[in-house]
Amino acid sequence: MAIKKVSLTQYLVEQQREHGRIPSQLRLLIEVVARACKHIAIAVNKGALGDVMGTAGSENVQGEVQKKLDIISNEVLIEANEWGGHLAAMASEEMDTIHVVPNRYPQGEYLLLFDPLDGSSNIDVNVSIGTIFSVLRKVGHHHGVAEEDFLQAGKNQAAAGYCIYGSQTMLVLTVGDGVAMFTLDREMGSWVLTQENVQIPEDTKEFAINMSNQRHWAPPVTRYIDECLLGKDGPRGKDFNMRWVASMVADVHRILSRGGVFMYPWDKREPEKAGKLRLLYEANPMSFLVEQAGGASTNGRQRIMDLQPTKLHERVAVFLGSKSEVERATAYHLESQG
Ligand code: P6P
Repeated sequence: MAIKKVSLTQYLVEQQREHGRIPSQLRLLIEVVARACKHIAIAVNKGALGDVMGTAGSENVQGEVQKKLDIISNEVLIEANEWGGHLAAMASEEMDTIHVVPNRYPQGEYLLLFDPLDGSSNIDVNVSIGTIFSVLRKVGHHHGVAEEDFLQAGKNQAAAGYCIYGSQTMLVLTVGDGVAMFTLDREMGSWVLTQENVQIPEDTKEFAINMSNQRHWAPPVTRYIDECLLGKDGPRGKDFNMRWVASMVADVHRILSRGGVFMYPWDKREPEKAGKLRLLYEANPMSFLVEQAGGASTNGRQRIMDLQPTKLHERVAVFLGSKSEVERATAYHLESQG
């Protein structure tokens, strides 16, 4: 008998019916973002056959050179989400300030934040990249919306997820009731539920970090990695493997799929910055997913989802994945504080 394929819409409707966690505005938001990701997947998969490769000749708010696909992906998400009446405003890695839904459309109660195409340094070399998104509720019943409305701790997220443009195109989603994975059925053009209740193993033998920064790390990070490298002859008593895709979406997807620990710590290269990754639209959504899958996520000292943001594009150090390893790395930081 053929396996009954559960679509994204059916999954969301059933989640609402059983758990009441997906009001119609949030369901519309998720479906619209999922449809936008299909659109982005088509552009990404065109590669050199479309006019989408290379740089756009501009810089984003981070001072990073923008790839054409960064801008295309950003525009696809903006256009897809403006008309629905589910959003008050959007924030993106690619935009200096928030984008308020134009007056010609009704405004909704949600705020959408995204990194439209994360890992864009990998676009031109055909390595997996992805779209990361986070959903907040507009708190406070004041009229209009401002940047301050976005500055909420990650524990306030209503939903979070990513789309990975890899060997398969997959949408990974949480609304606070566990993590579900959907695979794009290209013949039907629809998202099909392929895994529910994703669980990250508490222990792992695999770490992900950019080793080329080793000489710039703080002592707790050096201690943690040195112990892993000593393998079974060292204090850990087991050998470790290393992976680093340099696409957060790909590294996190591997960790959700088989465990592991991902680290992008503070380092001495730019000591005024807390880390490289952005809190609101990279670390928070990934932390929500990882925690919902039984993992942990800290900045080396605190739970990332407890951090109170002060700036839209602020950065944070990230240690996420298999709970026992994140707890160990965090303990090393707290011990070094004295
Ligand atoms: P590095 C991609 O540019 C990104 O923001 C994350 O997706 C990724 O984990 C990290 O930066 C890679 O950084 O310094 O290793 O190139």
